[in-house]
Amino acid sequence: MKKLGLIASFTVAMCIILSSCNSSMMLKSVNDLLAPPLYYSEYEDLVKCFKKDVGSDTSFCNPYNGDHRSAITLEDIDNDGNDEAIVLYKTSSADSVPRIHLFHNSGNGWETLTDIGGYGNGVDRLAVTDLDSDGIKELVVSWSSTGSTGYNLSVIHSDRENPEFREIANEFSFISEILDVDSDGVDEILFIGQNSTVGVSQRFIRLMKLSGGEIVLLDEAKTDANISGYSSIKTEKLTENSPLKIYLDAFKGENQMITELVYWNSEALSLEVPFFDEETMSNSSTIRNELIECSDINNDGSIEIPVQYHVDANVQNIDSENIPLTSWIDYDDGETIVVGRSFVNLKDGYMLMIDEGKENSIKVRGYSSEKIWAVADENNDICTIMNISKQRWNENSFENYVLIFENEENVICAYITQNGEENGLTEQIIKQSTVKLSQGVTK
Ligand SMILES: [Ca+2]
Ligand SMILES: [Ca+2]
Ligand SMILES: [Ca+2]
Repeated sequence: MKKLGLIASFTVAMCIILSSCNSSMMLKSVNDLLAPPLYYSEYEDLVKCFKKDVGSDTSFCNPYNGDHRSAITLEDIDNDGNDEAIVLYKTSSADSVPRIHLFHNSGNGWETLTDIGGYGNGVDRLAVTDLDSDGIKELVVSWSSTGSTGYNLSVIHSDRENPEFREIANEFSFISEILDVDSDGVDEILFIGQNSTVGVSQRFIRLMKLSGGEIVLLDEAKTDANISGYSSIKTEKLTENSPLKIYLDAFKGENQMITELVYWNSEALSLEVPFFDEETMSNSSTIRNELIECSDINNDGSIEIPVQYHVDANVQNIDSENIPLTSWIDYDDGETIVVGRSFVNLKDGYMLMIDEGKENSIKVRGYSSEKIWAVADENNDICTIMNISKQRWNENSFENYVLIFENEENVICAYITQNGEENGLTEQIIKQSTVKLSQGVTK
């Protein structure tokens, strides 16, 4: 009866976080190297027109993230069948801010439309999308500044009545995404901003919509302010009638993460942030002490949030530690449901799934210097799981060990103790319960 739990359907592994959440910084120095020669060959006429307009003392700005990573984007903004050109650049002076230069082409070569100034000293993202479904696309630009964890978010708009492209909104944001949050068929801009009153910093999730040529705030909701960075935005829409659920994974310091869930309540016409607690002004119910992202771990189309609990594994020496139990929760209509439990080994790239009902008896001691986990049921060791080099695996006799999976350089294997065998733990159970983390540990 005492078998180690297995949930065979849990084969989809999780996405593990990079320990650095700002990889864009590394790209900055590369940015300028990519500039003129590359574009001359591909867009010779356009670059000539551009240089004629702004001079040669300029460099192109490649967005660090998003769908458009080139400083030159061709896109039919006004839906007339001809692409416009969006050029991101800055002048070479040290205090130069990045700018947008726009060209139109009706078949007779490039004609200058406008030149619009930006903010900061780089471009994080450019999106070109129609935010009011009038057939003319808007430009949404996140401008970055070295040393800042946030961005200036600009919306640049033009319409048939007033065709001049102009900035109609500029907001400070920590993270933003263009999504159809209210399910009306038209995209909005969801972003996290802040208000700083005397001594108190508050963060808000805000939903902006373009309406009648103006950006309006549909709603805002408080979110945890004690966040050092955001790692990802994931979305889920289970049925046509269910709300778009947005999951924001966020870092609290270097070692902790939370997930803020946001969705539009179409009856109350408001943003709902169910895991934010007004009383503590924080999201403490999804906190975990490891950098584990939310993920659809059981492949049911719904994203699960990992939350962690301390489990006392009777650790008796200083080389070992108690491994916390991770519960994977779904939120549905005011209720949280645990859909699975596991012990997650981020460093060695696997997790051990635990059956329902076994969460109070299975305990794990971790020996990180040896890359060994000792798994106990009711304080009796039933198996050890090890991460060893392939060389060691090949050179030594490990005939009593179960090979769980192998990577390029290492092998994850297990040894079932006599006590484990007596209690029904088999090779098959340990193999099926130990799931490889697909993305592994990136650092
Ligand atoms: Ca066009
Ligand atoms: Ca539009
Ligand atoms: Ca919408």
